[in-house]
Amino acid sequence: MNFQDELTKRTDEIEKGIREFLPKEEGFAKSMAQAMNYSMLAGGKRLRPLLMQETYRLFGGKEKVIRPFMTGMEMIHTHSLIHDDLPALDNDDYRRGRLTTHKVYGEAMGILSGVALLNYAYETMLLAFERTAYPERVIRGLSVMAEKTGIHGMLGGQSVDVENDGTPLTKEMLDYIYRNKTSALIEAAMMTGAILAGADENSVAIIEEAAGKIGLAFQIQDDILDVTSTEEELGKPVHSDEKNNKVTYVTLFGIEEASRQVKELSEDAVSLLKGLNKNNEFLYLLVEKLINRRK
Ligand code: GRG
Repeated sequence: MNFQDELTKRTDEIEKGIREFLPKEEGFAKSMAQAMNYSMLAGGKRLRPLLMQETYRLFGGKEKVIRPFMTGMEMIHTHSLIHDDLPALDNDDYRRGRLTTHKVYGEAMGILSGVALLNYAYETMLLAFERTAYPERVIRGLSVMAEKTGIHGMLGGQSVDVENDGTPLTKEMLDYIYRNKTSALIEAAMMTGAILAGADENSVAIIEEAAGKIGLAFQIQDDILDVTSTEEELGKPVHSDEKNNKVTYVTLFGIEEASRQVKELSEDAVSLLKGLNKNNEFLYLLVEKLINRRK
């Protein structure tokens, strides 16, 4: 298998799948639909839907039920990026290689279209009921998605991050922030993939643990890229952690140790996945490649 070709093929399919569910740009609320679609179609690695789909395949999933969940997941993630870039938060002008949503549509529409995407994610995921013979799995998937996104997940982590901006942090607190603001969505992606394919409780718990490690490795790599990459490569500003006086794995441990931890976490995650005694070579490679990602 040529990993890069497979990645391109699968990402292209995800792009097509996303377009299927986007709101129509019509009627009095047309501008908001345009702002939602602007950010949804701005590219991005589509990592969370990819991880969801590959975990679904790992457990033998074959239904179309996964598609609205993959798109809903990307809508929640995109909402978080739109809001993270707002003047009240990071106040960034560029994301995914283009102007941020509030820069193009104004701050009010940035706020509104972000919330609308979060809501539309659930409207979209509810369509899964029409595509499955196992509605109880959809209910479980929705509840994981809601929990991992809210106060006990992404938003909880983000609130602690914002509240402690520019202040010294212990590793314990930084880990809480990373496990919630970043890992929680990756856990939700992989857990719903497993749940929708009918995985048992024990396997879902192993997936949650592996996804937690992948999320942490991903966020530490994000810290490393903020100091080692360029704006052209990343499609968003670099050195933003320094600008915002942020404590990160790089400021706490240095680049070398932070890179070692990314490698160790990724290897642990792949071992956990392989320990399930199923087979998805592409998924293992995807996790391994995250270590060397440049964007
Ligand atoms: C509701 C006001 C309000 C704010 C919410 C929850 C939130 C803001 C932000 C989430 C925190 C956040 C942006 C965490 C960073 C996670 C991260 C590394 C994002 C970048 O993900 P990539 O690299 O992005 O997958 P692409 O563009 O490739 O999809």
